[in-house]
This record gives sequence, structure tokens and C-alpha cells, in this order.
Amino acid sequence: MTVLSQTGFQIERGVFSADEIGELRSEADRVAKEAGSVCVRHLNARSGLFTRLSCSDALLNLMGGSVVVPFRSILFDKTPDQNWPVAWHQDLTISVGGKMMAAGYGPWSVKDGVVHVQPPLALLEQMTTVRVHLDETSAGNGALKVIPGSHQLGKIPAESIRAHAEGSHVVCECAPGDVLLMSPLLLHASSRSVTPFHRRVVHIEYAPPQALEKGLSWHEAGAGTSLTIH
Ligand SMILES: O=C(O)CCC(=O)C(=O)O
Repeated sequence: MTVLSQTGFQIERGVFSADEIGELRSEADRVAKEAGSVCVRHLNARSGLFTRLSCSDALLNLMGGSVVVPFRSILFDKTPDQNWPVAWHQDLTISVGGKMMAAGYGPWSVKDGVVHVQPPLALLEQMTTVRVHLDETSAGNGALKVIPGSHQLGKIPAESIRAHAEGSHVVCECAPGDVLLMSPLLLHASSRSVTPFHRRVVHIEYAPPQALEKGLSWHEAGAGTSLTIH
């Protein structure tokens, strides 16, 4: 059993060099400026560099060589002007190419023009979320907090989340270039940043391509094939 499967998260230190992080920071700032927000979804449609990052050997190798596709990517920053706490939750939705009747899928919604759906638990259990840290991300700078082992509890009803969140949590403090891998089912949250810095994180969700119901398609999968990062 790996650390990731046991605790629901794992931190890999120093995956990207200072030069690579410099390039990714510039791209994050360009994308955020263009979008007019520090939280930007669907990076594959906005950035060749982030698309290549999601398909890079550097990230794919962290997932043990299993075949996975990146299907959703989000840039999350916290700055003195745009800064908020995130309540304890699990990530239960995926983004897909379109809506289709499928057993175990639902409810359906549309976010930023993209169809989202809650898939069956079995699919969520096969997913990995990867968070690439572009800045020093300390407890004071809005680092992600997680409840180890909570990914083994299935889909936790909203009314029970608070009780689980009262258990002991771990703050995933990371340096630029560190990568956090986690299960989307892991209970997680983050505090408001109290430092006047950026807290840029590129968040990418992966799943085995065949895990999706036949007839449905992953939203971002297949984009970008040339790898310049590692
Ligand atoms: O980046 C954060 O602080 C929280 C993001 C989050 O909640 C998520 O990835 O689901």
C-alpha cells in the first residue's frame, strides 16, 4: 500500500527547478490577468504551457506509471486583494464533454459553460489530484489542510463533514516546486492567507481514461502532446 492510498495524500519535494517555477509563475500571472481573476478554470484552453505541464513526464511519473489523463485544471491564487478561506469538503464532481443519461452519475450542473457531474464513488476512488506549488505555501499563506485517511470514508454527507473535520488535520506546507498528490475524496480546506504574498497553485485532476462511462468524454483530455517540461 502506498502512502497516497493509505493517508490520501503525499508530498513530493523539489519536483520542479527554480527556472521552471519562474516560467510557470509568469504564465500564472498572464492567465490570471487575462481572466481577470486569481482563480481560473480550464487552463488547457488558456495556456499551452499549463497543458504541457499536465502531460509532462515530471507529473505523470509521480503517479506510478499508470495510464491517466488530465481532465480538469484550475489555477488557485490568494493575494491580499483576493483572499478567502475554503471550508472542509471533498471534490465530488468531474468535468465532461456533454450530458448523457448514465447510471450512478448525477446531479449534473454547468460551471463556466462546462458540464460537471458527480460520478460514482468507484470513479472518484481511481482519481488523483496533483497540486503544483509555485510559491512558499506555509500555514500562514493558505496551505491546504487535510484529514489523513478521510478518503476511505466514501462520499461523506454534508451534515457529517463538520464532525469529521474536528479530527486532527495536517497542514500541507510546501515550497515552490513541491507537488502535493491527493485523493479528491480526502477532506480538505484552506485558511485565508495572512501574508502579503501570492499563493499560486496549479491544480490538475487525473483519471484512468477507461474509468468513465462509455459515451461520456473527459472535458480536457487529449489536449497537448508536446512535452517541454522534463
Ligand atoms: O486551493 C485551495 O486553497 C483550495 C482548493 C480547493 O478547495 C480544491 O481544490 O477543491
